[in-house]
Amino acid sequence: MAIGRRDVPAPATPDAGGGLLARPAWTKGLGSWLTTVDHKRLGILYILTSFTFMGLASIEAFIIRLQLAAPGMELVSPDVYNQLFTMHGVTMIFLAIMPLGTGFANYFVPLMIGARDLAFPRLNAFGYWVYAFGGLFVYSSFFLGGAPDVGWFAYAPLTSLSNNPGNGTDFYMIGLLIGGIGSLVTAMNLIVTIFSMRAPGMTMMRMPVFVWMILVTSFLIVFAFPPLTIALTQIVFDRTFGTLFYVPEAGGLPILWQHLFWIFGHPEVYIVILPAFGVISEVIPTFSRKPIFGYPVMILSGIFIGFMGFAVWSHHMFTTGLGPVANTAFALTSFVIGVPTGVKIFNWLGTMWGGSVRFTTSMLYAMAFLFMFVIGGITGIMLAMPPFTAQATDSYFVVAHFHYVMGGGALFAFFAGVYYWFPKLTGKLLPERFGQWTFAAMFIGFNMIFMPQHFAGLMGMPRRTQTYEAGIGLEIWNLVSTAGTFVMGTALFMLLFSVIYAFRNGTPAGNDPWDARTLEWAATSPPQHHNFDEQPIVTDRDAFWAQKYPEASHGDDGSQWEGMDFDAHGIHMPGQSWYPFLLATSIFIAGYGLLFENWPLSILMLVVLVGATYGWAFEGVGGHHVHPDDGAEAAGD
Ligand code: HEM
Ligand SMILES: [Cu+2]
Repeated sequence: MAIGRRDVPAPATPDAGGGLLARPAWTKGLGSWLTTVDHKRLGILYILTSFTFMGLASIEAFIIRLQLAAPGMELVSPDVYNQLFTMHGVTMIFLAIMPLGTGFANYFVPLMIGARDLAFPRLNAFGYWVYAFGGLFVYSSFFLGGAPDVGWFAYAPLTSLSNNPGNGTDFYMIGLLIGGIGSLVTAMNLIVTIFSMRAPGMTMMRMPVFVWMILVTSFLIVFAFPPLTIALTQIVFDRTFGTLFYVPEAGGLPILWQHLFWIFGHPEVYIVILPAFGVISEVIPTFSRKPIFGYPVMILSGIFIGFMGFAVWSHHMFTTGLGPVANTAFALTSFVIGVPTGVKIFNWLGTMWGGSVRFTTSMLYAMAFLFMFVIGGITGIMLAMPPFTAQATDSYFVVAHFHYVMGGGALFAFFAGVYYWFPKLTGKLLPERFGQWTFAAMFIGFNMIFMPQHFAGLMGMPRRTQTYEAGIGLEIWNLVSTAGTFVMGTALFMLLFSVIYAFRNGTPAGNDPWDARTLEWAATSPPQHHNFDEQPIVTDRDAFWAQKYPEASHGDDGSQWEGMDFDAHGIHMPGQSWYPFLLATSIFIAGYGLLFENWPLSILMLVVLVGATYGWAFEGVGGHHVHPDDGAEAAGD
């Protein structure tokens, strides 16, 4: 079944445009998905792809934990172990959690701001395909000589050709370069969309908090990815063309990698967490039946976190010998960034305070997020103290810290989002009672896995080691931690089962099952292809709530828009296209050309790339108009 493509007949004649390949007009089947430019379909593709990668990363984590269940286990060799934790980290960060935020943004930003699509629909498709191919590229390393094994931050000079002769490191570098293109173009697309495609009356300070957080995140991506791109390119050059950027014997500077990586890497953790903050800021008001507490402060602290995210990177380098002045400066900035984060926590609590709280599954995940994110935040402040980090760095204490932030934080927030928005995506409700059992298992399992790691870490257990000594008190913590993976694993299967079950047999949800506040709930479930029959007019923050309960609204009456016909010529919907997929494919294959130093293949792909770009540029406007009043669509006018 084609989600979000209901009751829209195919255009009478497809618009061929002026390009090399005709614009396709399929509405069903594989071709329709490969050529789609619909933000809802791409959102679904993002969400499904990132959950697939999350499944792979969870399997890797499970093997890691089995290996660590007791001292002296020999389930996997040290070599394979290195590949497993590297791939687990890379996958979770770059291929699972981050694109999950992009997926929600893709699907919901246009709906929430009352738009019909993103500003550049073909660019959006291109971003998705490049991301998916980047992930495939990294994973193909398992079959082509071994996966990356240098940790998710791939410190130099571990990555030099002499230290790491296999192909794994190249797969990491080139794979992230490919995927990074997708993140960058999609971020720019979202920025333009949010700035220029809001519904009449939706001022910046009336935007849903989720949209604001996506805006801040997109700016972070635009500024954080270039340093990473430079660093990755330098390593590719070092390894492929014999440059000496990171070769110490030749005067290269391995520490430069750490600076470039973390000036990207710290903003990256906010790129992961800010969309999660956005989800929480929609879920908590809806299930508390109150507007978000302190909206302007919420927005400002999000922006402030975004700025400060670029001023704390060296807290990842306290033990590299930067000296006391630099360490003190970065300790202070890291303390400061805790303030706006704390403000947000209090604002979420303030939203619940005095509200009529409904403990739905979604709300339970949101509350668990608050609890576990605070734990991760507290250990974060501890690690912001250089003397403390000197003791705890590279230990399981750090592993526990960032899993509370990324797993208990971001992941649980996205689970809240799944339960909240699944009815909008599919028109079906996820089973509530079963969902609450699932939640309980997830919560218990997660804390069983990661709480003991604090103690193991403080007792001196280093991270990234394949085994540990018996008789120094580490056994019990590791055993509990491994037992926890069985509980959380069961919960993940229960979640998967509920999603499949609800998709087939779920109770119909209706348009607005939660009595929610924002515009996506004004659309049908799933939304029609063109989202809204009539251009929504926004009169207040929480635009849909103001429509439903005008007596509770302090906004304007929308009279300045009266008599304006926003869709006088029908709703223009963008046409499908082959070029985004083709362009992404050429980059994907060119990656192998570069990696295996197969220059004819690389040049061939460069030609395809230029050709596809040319075809894209001259493809013509395309698309068709929808006239919801008379239920007919006119093609290409
Ligand atoms: C499904 C539950 C999860 C389990 C059981 C798990 C388990 C682990 C374990 C045991 C390690 C340490 C390996 C070592 O140092 O030897 C690890 C590392 C890591 N995990 Fe997870 N994890 C989970 C979820 C996540 C999530 C949701 C994220 C991020 C979004 C994440 C990101 C990372 C990263 C970045 C590393 C560091 C890899 C490295 O040292 O290079 N994990 N995980
Ligand atoms: Cu950081």
